[in-house]
Amino acid sequence: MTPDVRDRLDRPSRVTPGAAQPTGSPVPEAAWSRALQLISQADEVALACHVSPDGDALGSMLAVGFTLRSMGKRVTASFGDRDFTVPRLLGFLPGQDMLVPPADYPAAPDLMITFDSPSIGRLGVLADSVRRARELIVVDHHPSNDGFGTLGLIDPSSAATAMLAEQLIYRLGGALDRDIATCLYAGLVTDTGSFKYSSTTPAVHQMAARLVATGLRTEEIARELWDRSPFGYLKVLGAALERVRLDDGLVWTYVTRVDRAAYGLPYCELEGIIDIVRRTDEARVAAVLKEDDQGAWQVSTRSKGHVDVAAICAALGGGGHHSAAGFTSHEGVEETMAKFQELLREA
Ligand SMILES: [Mn+2]
Repeated sequence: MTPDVRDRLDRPSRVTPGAAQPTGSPVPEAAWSRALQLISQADEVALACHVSPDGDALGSMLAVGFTLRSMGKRVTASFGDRDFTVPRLLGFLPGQDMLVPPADYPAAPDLMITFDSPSIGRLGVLADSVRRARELIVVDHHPSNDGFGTLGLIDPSSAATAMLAEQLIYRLGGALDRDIATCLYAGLVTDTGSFKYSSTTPAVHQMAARLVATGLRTEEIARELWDRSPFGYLKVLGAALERVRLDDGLVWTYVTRVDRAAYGLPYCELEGIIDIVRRTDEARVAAVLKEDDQGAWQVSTRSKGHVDVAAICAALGGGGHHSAAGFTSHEGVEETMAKFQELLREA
């Protein structure tokens, strides 16, 4: 981020706590009370979010981290990527001094809280810490959440984990300052596609209003998240579009490690390709296969209609939401897509 952007994002402002409370959620009151009790008893809290974090995962975690820190807790935050790097497009999020690489993460935390992760598998190399945590609070909105942890704050009707994170912050007695609001807003706009997806309820806009009221420069955040990329992105996008295919309502393409290596483009820069591919009128489902640095294919999928891509991806070892889901494949492109297409025909 350029210094002037940092500067403008840094305008201090606070929203009075309780001035606008989030609306109710299906999380039982008893679960919220238990969470507050566990947190109040802890001196140290270990936070984690899913691997290859997006704005919702990292933003929700850092927002709650700020609040816990203001309560005097020692906070450690991480995500379980073997190659621990904050994705470039999330580099503007405040609070990154809370982050530690997995090697420095508590091996057996007394209290651990995970964000936006539907399963232990999505926590990557932090899985052992998760299993050894004495108390594990799971904050998540994935319908595919498998119920791991000792306490769930889970609401599949929430558009983003950030909405649950905001509730947790209010219930802890925290206020929204600009840093916290920046983190939560990144989560909200990431998971609603900038308020475009059907998950964009009145509650989403009401939360956005509370966040914007802290003085957020929403246009700067949008630019950081979506409107900039290195030149190599255009070349790699060009290669991906060159080989795009349309098969019976499915539009798909792939990006190899070799494509990226030619321009030194990191894997995390590929996030936006699916949003270009999925606009195809003739397709109801879109997929982009992205080869990661270890040679595995990370497959992003989107659905525009009744097809539940979460169910298809779950059958292939992944998960997600009805209209946006993913899975990992260790087979080749053709084999991977043959399996996906077979499940799609059955769907
Ligand atoms: Mn999410």
